[in-house]
Amino acid sequence: MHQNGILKKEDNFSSWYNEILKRAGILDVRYPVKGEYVWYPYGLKLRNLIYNILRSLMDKEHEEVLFPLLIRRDELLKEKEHIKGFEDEVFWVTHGGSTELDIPLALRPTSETAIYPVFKLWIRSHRDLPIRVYQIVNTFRYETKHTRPLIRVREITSFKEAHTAHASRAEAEEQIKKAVALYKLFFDQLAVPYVITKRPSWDKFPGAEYTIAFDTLMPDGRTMQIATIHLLGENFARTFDIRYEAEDGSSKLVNQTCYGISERCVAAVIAVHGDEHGLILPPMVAPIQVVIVPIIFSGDKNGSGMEEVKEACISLYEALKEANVRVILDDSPERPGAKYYYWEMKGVPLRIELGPRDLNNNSCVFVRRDDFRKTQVSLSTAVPEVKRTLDDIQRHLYARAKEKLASNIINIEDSKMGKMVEMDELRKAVRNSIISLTLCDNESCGKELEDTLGVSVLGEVYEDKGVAEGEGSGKKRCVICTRSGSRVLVARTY
Ligand code: PR8
Repeated sequence: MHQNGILKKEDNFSSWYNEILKRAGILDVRYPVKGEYVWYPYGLKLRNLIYNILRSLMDKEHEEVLFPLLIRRDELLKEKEHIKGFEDEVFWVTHGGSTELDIPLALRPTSETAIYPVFKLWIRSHRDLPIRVYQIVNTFRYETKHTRPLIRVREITSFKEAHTAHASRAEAEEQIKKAVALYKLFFDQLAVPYVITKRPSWDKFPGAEYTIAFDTLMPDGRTMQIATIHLLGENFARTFDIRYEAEDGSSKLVNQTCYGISERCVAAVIAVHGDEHGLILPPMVAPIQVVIVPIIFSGDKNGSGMEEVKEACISLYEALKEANVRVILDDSPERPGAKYYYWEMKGVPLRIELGPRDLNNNSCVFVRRDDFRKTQVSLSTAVPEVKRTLDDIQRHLYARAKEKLASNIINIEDSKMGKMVEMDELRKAVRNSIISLTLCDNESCGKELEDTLGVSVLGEVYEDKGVAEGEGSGKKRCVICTRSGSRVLVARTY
C-alpha cells in the first residue's frame, strides 16, 4: 500500500484498476445491470478527447453515418459464419409492450448485417465505389466471460466501427494497410504501445478471411486486444448480394473490409501509464493538462503577499487559457498537500505551485506527474515552458511504455527446445510477458499450446518482423511437433 491508499498496479492489477476508476472519477460500476457502467463527467471528458482524435483521423478518408440499433433476425442469421460466431452473444428484443413481435429484433453486436443490406441499395456501379463509412455507437454483446469495466462489457458504449466496399481484392487489401497505418497514428497519440499480428485462422472475426489485431501489454503481464482489422473479401457481398456494374458492363461482387475500436482504448491509457498515485494521463488526452496551486496556508490568509500570489496565479491561468492549454486554478480552501494528492489521482500531467517566495523571485515551480521532477521556472517564460514540458511528458510516457513492452517480449530460441523441458520454460516466461516462438500451420498444434499453457496465440507479427524474430537463421521448428514453422507471438490474454 502506498500512503495514498492505492496498491501498486503490478502487484494486484484488478484491485488497482477498480480503485482508480472510482477514485479518479472515470466510471461508476454500481449500475445494477451486469456488464454495464456509468461514465462519470471526468471519465467522459477523457473518453471524448480520445474519440475526438479517432474521429479526426477517420474523417480524412471516411464519412460518418448512423445506422439503427435493431437488426431483423433474418438479416442477422444470413451470413452463416458470422452468426456462428455471434449467436451466443446476441441480446434479443422479442416483445413490443405485451405483443410478441413477428420478427424478433437483435440489439446489434456489431453492424455488418445492419449496414450491408443497405450497401446493396447504395451501390450500383463502379462509380459508387469505394465506400468508406464509420459510426461511433453502442453495441451489445452477451459476454459470458468475466465482465470488467471498459475491458469486457456487455454494452460497448463507444464502438467505432468502419466498413468499406471496393471494386477489387487488391483495393480491399490496400485499405487494410491504410487502416493499420491509421490505428498506429491513433495509438501513437495515446502513447499506448502495441504489437500488430495476424490472428491465427481459429481466432479470426466470424465471416472474415483474415484478421489483423493490435494488442497492448497490461500491468499483470496479459495482453489486451485494442483494435482489429478484418478482410471480409467477398463473403458478405455474396450473402447480401452486393454487386456493382463494372466498366465493361459485367456485374461483380464488391470486396469488403471492416475494422473496429472500443472503449478498451481508454482502459489501455489508464492501465499502461497509471501508478500507485493514480492516473497518469498523456497530455494529448488529459481533460486537465495543468493545475495551478497557489501556496497559501490558512494561517497566512491575510499575511503579506497573499493577494499578490492570488493575482499572479490568476494571470498565469489566463495566459495559459489564452494559449489553449487545458488549465485549472485550484483556489479551494483545501491544504496544498491535499490538492496534490487529488490532482495526482486524476492524472493531471503538470502541476504549477506558486507561493510568496516564488513570487519574490518572479518564478513558479513545475512538478511533472510522470516522474515528479521539480523545476523552478521564470513567470515570464511560463507559457512556452508549459507547452514544452507537456510535449516532453507526452514523449517520455510513450518512450517509457514502449521500453516496457519491448523488454517484455521474450524470444524462445528453437535450439533450447526439447519437448519436455520447454513447456515449463514457456510457462514461466509467459507469466509476465509476451513470448515469441515457432509454431507450424497446424491448428491442432496451436490449440494444444493454448490449452497446455492457458495462453492465446496472437499470431505472426504483421510488418515489423524485428519485434519477434528468433536468433539465428536456422530452420524454425514448431514447439509442439518439431515440423518447420514460423515465429508467432503468444501471451496470456484478456
Ligand atoms: C468487429 N465489426 O466487431 P471485433 N468489451 C469491450 N471491447 C470489446 C468487446 C467487449 N465486450 N468486444 C470486442 N471489443 C468488426 C470490426 C465492425 C468493426 C473490442 O470486430 O469483434 C475489441 O478491442 O474484433 C475488438 O478488437 C474491437 O472491439 C472490435 O470488435
